[in-house]
Amino acid sequence: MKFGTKAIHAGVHPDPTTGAIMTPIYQTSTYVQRSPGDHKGFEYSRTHNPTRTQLQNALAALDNGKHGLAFASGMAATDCVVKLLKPGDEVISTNDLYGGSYRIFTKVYEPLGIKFHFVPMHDMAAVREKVNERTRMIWVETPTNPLLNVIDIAAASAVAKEAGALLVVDNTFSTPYLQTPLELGADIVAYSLTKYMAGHSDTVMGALVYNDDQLHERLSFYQNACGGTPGPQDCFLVLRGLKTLHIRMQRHCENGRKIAEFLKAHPKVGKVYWPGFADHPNHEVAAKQMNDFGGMISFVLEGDRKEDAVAVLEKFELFSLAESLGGVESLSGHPATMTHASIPAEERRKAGLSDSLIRLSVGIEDADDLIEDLRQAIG
Ligand code: P1T
Repeated sequence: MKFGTKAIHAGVHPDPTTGAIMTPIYQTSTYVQRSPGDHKGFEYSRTHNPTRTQLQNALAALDNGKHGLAFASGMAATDCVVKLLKPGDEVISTNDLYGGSYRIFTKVYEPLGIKFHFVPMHDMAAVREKVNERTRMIWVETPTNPLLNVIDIAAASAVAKEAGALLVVDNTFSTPYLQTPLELGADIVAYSLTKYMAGHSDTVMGALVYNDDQLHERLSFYQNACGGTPGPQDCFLVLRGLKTLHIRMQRHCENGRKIAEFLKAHPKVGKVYWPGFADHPNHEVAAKQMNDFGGMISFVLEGDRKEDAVAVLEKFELFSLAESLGGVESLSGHPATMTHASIPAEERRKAGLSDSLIRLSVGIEDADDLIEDLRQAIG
């Protein structure tokens, strides 16, 4: 089945009791048992909920994976993955990643004895250098947030396999429309569903998708035992969003290309970060592993001054200044003070994240209007 058909049909079935074509919102915390232990597969909604089950099936199908698990946020999904580790274990992570992922790694799990190495992962030699007998996990985010570096998933998988480590790919920026990491050798795909997957900036949720049955036993145990599960209304919203994922992503990519090209040609704009440019340092890897280049773009203005970036951000009329990304409406952001403020300034500088960087989540409006907004804001 092709992607567009899967986005609409895979994993979901008409409601068995009524035939409702849309998955009902099972707004219930518990389920009646006829006799102790004699039930219909549902006991308590932290453990199972039919709306969540259908969403989990749909997520697994879109990534060509066997199992899907949904969480109350992308961070709850990340948290569940790190719980696979124990004190003394080591993780190699990209050094350009969502600030909240950096924060949970360094502020929650490092004090518990797990060691994290942050390296520029588009250079696989930098990863190899950190591999040792304690390496248990390689954490990839690609394209990265916010510098749009592209990491070679197949190459990272080869390093992980050699090291006997799990390869986790945060696929939030790409979605399965653009790349399916399990097919490139990843063990676990992680999502903030809050973004493109839900697509309408109306819910916060996360997910994991993977194939391995033993992993499923452990991860679903943690999902239930620790309890970071989403409610059925939110699961319904993501299920609804998924049905248009392919159409939205197509437009995000089309608009992203037009805007990246407009910015690149603008005399007041300095470096533009977008993996679709032929001269992007990882363009070949992006062209190999992605179906298109996405709607996320970062840039700095000529002169690289923070005050100029702030002035542009204040002038935008359509690109609303807000955290998050991947919704139908365009957003702008200032990573140094917003999404990546929890990464120390020195670490941000080392990763190449300038205090004057502007990040755009290009929505699905008419590209001409978005370009007009950029034109008036940049001047
Ligand atoms: O916000 P939440 O649903 O918990 O997801 C966290 C997360 C995980 N991974 C990536 C790559 C992310 O970008 C995020 C969240 N990011 C933002 C809120 C942001 O504006 O970048």
